[in-house]
Order: sequence, then C-alpha cells, then structure tokens
Amino acid sequence: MPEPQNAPVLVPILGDQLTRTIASLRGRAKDDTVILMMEVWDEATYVKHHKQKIVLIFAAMRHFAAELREAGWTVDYVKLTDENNAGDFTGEVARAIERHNPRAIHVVEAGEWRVQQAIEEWPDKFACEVEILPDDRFVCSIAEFREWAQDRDTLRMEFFYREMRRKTGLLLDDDGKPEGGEWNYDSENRKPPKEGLEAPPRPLFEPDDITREVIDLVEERFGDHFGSLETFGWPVTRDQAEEAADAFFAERIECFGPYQDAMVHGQDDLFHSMLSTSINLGLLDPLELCRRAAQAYEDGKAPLNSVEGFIRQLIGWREYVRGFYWLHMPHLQRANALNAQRALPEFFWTGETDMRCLADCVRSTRDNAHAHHIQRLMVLGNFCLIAGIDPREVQDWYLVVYADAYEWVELPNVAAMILYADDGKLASKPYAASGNYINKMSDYCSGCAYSVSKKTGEGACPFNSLYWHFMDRHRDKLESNHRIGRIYSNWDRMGEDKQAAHHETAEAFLNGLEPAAGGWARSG
Ligand code: FAD
Ligand code: DLZ
Ligand code: SF4
Repeated sequence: MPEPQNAPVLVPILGDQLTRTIASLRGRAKDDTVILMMEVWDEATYVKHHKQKIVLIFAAMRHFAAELREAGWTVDYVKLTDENNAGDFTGEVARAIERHNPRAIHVVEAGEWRVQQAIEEWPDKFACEVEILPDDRFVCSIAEFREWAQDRDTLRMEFFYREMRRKTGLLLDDDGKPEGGEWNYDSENRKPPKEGLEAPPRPLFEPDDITREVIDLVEERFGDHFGSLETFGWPVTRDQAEEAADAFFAERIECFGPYQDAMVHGQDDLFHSMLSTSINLGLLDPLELCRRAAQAYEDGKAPLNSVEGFIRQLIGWREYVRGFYWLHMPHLQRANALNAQRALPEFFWTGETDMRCLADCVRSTRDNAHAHHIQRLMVLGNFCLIAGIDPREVQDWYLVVYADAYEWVELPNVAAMILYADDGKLASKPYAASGNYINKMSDYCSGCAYSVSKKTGEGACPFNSLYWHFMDRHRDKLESNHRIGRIYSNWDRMGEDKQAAHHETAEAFLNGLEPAAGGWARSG
C-alpha cells in the first residue's frame, strides 16, 4: 500500500466512458493515477440486456484497458468472474480503495440517473476526497440545458437545435445564417424506398481473442438473455469505430438523408450510420463526426439535406433527449399520461406475428441488437402507442434489446417520443399512424398476411383499426392539439357503422394478443 504522500488518484472509468480524453484523465500524470475499470453483476443484470450488448460493452472495456496500458497508464481491471467481485460499482471502488489507498477519487458523472445516485453517495461513504466531474463529451451541459428549459412553457427540439448550431458554428455561413437558407431539411428526407433499393453493407468486425473470450463468458453466464450472438460484428475499439465511420462517409451519407425514413424488408442498416453504439460508448466523438459531415458537404461529397439531417440527429436530438432526461428524472420513469395498461405482447420477444413489419423489426433487433430509427419509432413504437402498452414494459424492452441503449437516451425516446407518456413535454404530438404510413415508407405490406387497404374486419391491417381506436380513446386530450386535432372531422364523417367496425376489429385484435411470459426483461 502506498504511503499517503505517494498515494495516487483513483480514476474509475465506467463502461460507457471509453475515451482517453474523458475529463477525469485529461491533464493527469500517468505515474500519479490508477485507472479502475469494473465488470459488475449489477450493471449486467439490472435488466437482462441483449447478449450482443453485454459482449459489446465488456469487449470494448477490455480493449480500452489494453490500449491504456500500452500507452503507459496503470489500469486495475476487475473482471466479472474475479473472486470477491463485489457486484456493483460502489463495492468495487471500496475494494480498490483498500488496494491502492488513493488520496482522491476523480470520476466523471454517470450517464444514468440510477448510477449517478450511487456515485453521489461516495463522498459520504469513502474517507478520501471524491471529485465528480461533468461529462463534457456533450455540446450542452446538464446545467446549460436546465437554464435553456427553465424560461420556456414548452420545449421543442427545433429551437434547441438552432442554439446548438449557433454554439458549434456547424453549417452556418459567414453571417451566422443557416447554410442553404434553412435550418432544417427534413421535408427532403422522406423518400419512400424505390424498388430494388440497396445500400452498401456496413463493415462487420471479426471477433479477436479478447472478444471471443467475452462471447464465451456471455454464452455461459447470460445464456437465457434475449438475442443472437452469431452475427456479432460491432466495432469494439476506436480504430474499428473509425473504420466504420469512414465507410459511412465514403459510401452511405449521400443517401442517408433522402432515405432516412425508408424501410426495406431484410435490409437492416439501409443508409444509416450504425455508429450509435460507438458514439455512446465513447469510441467516437459526436462533434468530430458532425465536423466531418460538414466538411463532406463543403467538399461537394454529400448533399446538404443528408449532412444537415445527420448533424441534427447528433447535436439536435441526441443532446436534446439527454438534457430532457436529466430535467425530468426520476419521475419520467413512471410517466403514463395516457394511462396505458396493456401487457407487452409475447411477439416482441419471439418475432412470431403475422404482421410482417413487426416481425421484421423484431428479427433485426434479435439478430443485430439494432433496428433503425424509423423502425423503432413508426413500427414498434407506433404499435406500442396505439395498442396502449404499459410504458414500464415498453421501457424495459427497449433498454434490453438495443446495443446502443442506455437509459439517458432510451427513456426520453420511449416514454416521451413514442408513448406520449410525458403529456407532450418533448414532442408536439403523438406519433400515431395507420398502416398507410408503413405502406408508403416500406415494402413490408406487399408480403404481409394482412391487407393494408382493408380498414376493418377479418384480414384488415391491425394498424388501421388500432389507429382509430387510439384516437377515439384519447379524444379529450388530443382534439385540442393543433397538429392532429383536425383528424377528428374524418372520424366524425365516417358514421356510426364504420366507427363501430373499427372498435370491434381493434378490440378483437387486442383481446387476442398473447402477453409476454415473465422473465425476458428482468430476472425473478
Ligand atoms: P443514424 O440514423 O445514423 O443517426 C445518427 C446518430 O444520431 C445516431 O448514431 C444517434 O447517435 C443519433 N440519434 C438519432 N436519432 C436520435 C434520437 N432520437 N435520440 C438520440 N440520438 C439520436 N438511440 C440510442 O443511441 N440509444 C437508444 O437506446 C435509443 N433508443 C431509441 C428508442 C426509440 C423508441 C426511438 C424512436 C429511438 C431511439 N434511439 C436510441 C434513437 C435512434 O433510433 C438510434 O440512435 C439510431 O437508430 C442508431 O442507429 P444509427 O447509429 O445508424 O443512427
Ligand atoms: C451496460 C453495462 C453493462 C452491461 N455492464 C457494465 C459493467 O460491468 N461495467 C461498467 O462499467 N459498465 C457497464 N455497463 C455500462 C453502464 O451501465 C454505464 O456505464 C452506466 O449505465 C452509466 O451510467
Ligand atoms: Fe404491417 Fe399492416 Fe403492412 Fe402488415 S399490412 S406489414 S401489419 S402495416
């Protein structure tokens, strides 16, 4: 044990803080620092994460530890299977204090409220000084977002996004005006997929010895978790993540914008960047990616609508949901403004449904631990919204199944964006849609057992009657919403017989749903 005058600073690095420029390491001397990395049961099991998500995080952590050691840092790495592993971050930090007798702990705030609560107890629990540093990998700090939000009755991403454009200078001309004259080119980013639309495949990375060891561990210890491991190919190092980013900028960004909302059966990635897992882990810097995108536009290599769309997702939506999360935790977890109570159907775990759109999205989720945004929003999310699925069950599902899922980004997207459980604080209207939308934006309906053009009765697309069932159920709340309230004149014009047929069809469908057996999302 070091003498107090030679005692090092202990720097715990969490599994989604895998960057050498993390605030707790910046400016630190290597010979005065012990980095602590911990694989712990609590994190691996508080929900039963998709197997690929656990492999991704442990493999990326182990590679990062090796990279740090190679660069001359002292890394104390605790494996899940180490004898006496305490099972949680606080217990492991306590054990590390016994091993290293540090003079101080420097830790970057956690991404998730649950973990941050535990970290905030450290100053009282431990005898040494504890410094909790802001996570400055975001453009907007939590305090800055709070300040921006406090004077506003309603929060809208679009206005926040413009502030972030001004703050970063991205896509602004010399007079500070938006490049091309508009802030947002979303209206150009809704092209339906044309027949035969095919995107270049993203690079997949063959597991090396380190990753294979983790795969074996996960098969052995988490064999009953959801998901397949056969296709694991996520980047687990910074070099691999950069290669994945290079491929996106070389091959897919051009069509990213136009086909951002398109869905094609069996084409799981389309023109999406597939970079969220690397960004959320810390392997890629989102601002650097935005600068690269802006450069691609300036060099004439990518159109403005694609580049603006990509930048908006990162400095707009990603930053906005993070600020929103910290503004509304912990009550966001319990929000249920539409009083949705139905159990999540079993097919969300098995993929066994005749609804071709949902079956394909669940299959991609199982095989890749990924589904792209419009699948998460307008197929899976839309279904949960209009079928009235209990937000807690939907939240658990999304947190379990996606390799990029951390509560700070998952929860606002699920509770607020798709389920309207926050009563419209995040989004100006619920994203409810009938089968028409899915038919327009995908090739799903042509091969489906249901008929999208049939509105009610046997064989009718369930989204059609569920849509009206939802709208009618929530008329009191939604009729005054200027973005969707007008839809009620269509409903009223329909007449009683058609309305009754919608109700009957929707209720027959809902009553036939098999609820998920317990044990998929949480143990016990
Ligand atoms: P692209 O389509 O290439 O987009 C580029 C980047 O923009 C993404 O990598 C991501 O970092 C960011 N981004 C895009 N949309 C959002 C958004 N709505 N919120 C935050 N960041 C965004 N994203 C997560 O990272 N983790 C989640 O747990 C998550 N859960 C979601 C749940 C629902 C219900 C919905 C509707 C969206 C969710 N998203 C989540 C956002 C988005 O679907 C994913 O970021 C995206 O599909 C990741 O794939 P990609 O990297 O190819 O994204
Ligand atoms: C998601 C996850 C998992 C499965 N396991 C670990 C782990 O064992 N050790 C670790 O440091 N991080 C893990 N993570 C990511 C953490 O949950 C993530 O860092 C926190 O949620 C951030 O608040
Ligand atoms: Fe989905 Fe309905 Fe189309 Fe079938 S017909 S794929 S259920 S939208």
